[in-house]
Amino acid sequence: MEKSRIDLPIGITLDRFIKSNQSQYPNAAGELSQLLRDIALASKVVNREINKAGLIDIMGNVGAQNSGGDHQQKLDLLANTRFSRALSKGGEACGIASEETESFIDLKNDGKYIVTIDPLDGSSNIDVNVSIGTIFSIYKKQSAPSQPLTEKDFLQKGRQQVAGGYILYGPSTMLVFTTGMGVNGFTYESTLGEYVLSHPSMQCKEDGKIFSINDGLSYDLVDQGIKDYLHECKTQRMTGRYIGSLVADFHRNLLKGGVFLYPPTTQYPNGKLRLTFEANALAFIAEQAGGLATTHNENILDIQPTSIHQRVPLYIGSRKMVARIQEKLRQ
Ligand code: AHM
Ligand code: MG
Repeated sequence: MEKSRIDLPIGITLDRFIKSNQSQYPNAAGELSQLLRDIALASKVVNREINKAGLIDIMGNVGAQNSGGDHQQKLDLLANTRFSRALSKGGEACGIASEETESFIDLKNDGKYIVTIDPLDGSSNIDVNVSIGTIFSIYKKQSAPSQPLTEKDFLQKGRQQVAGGYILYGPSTMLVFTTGMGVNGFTYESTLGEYVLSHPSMQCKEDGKIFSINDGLSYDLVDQGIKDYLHECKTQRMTGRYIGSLVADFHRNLLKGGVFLYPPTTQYPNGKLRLTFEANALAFIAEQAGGLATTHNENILDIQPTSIHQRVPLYIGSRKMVARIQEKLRQ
């Protein structure tokens, strides 16, 4: 007999999940948990702004001041402000680097962690009601607690991440993250205002049938190996799927099995995506879910960054598909 709704449990909320897993981080003293909660809270505010974005025109707010005296901001800048504020108020993070700003911010407190964030990724989709995302990484500060932050604190290998995650603002909003103990996905229940565990222990299929690349780049691809791989995908009648929002493309492939490619092109000889703000967090998640993320010849997580805004070629998703790309590139 079908259960009535009242009999169905709500499930595990993000807060409860974080609390019950806190013992996994013996040296974290709750700060990491609080940091994740701060990010989750900011994402709820950003989610609200995204949801009402389409209404702003009819409500006559564009170009005007809102009741609080703030000028209407573009969503990506607004997301940047929301996340930066949430992280700076908490005290657990002592520094933030954002894709939206040139340099990092030293919050000048004694927090243990630094955060790198792409507050709203998928810029071409922001104004057209298509899925977009937030990507974040958490690292431990490397310089001594009493010392000011330096750029070096932000130039850590992806493998040094304490946590990595993303928020997908799609038909439903999801928070997916890892602290190195597997990957868990939470779906936002807007009437409760809570993220609820909906995808425990996420696993990426070893192989898949979806390849995701901007096909418009075909004539600008630099590597014959990539051209050959794409040809192979097509001769094998695989499915091409490309949203143009990294988080959304990655998330679909994580659930269904597939690979996402952003190779070097004539316009972007090092690829378009940023190591610190985009590739590392997703690579950490991919690997924790059994997938893989590489450049042409290196695991993304093993790259020593040389600058905060460094770009890298990115091949990420099902392990066998990424390995096949590597093979083609070596031929
Ligand atoms: P952005 O940081 O300006 O938003 O650019 C990153 C986005 C990714 O979300 C997406 O994978 C890629 O750019 C799409 O690029 P393209 O339009 O060249 O296909
Ligand atoms: Mg971006």
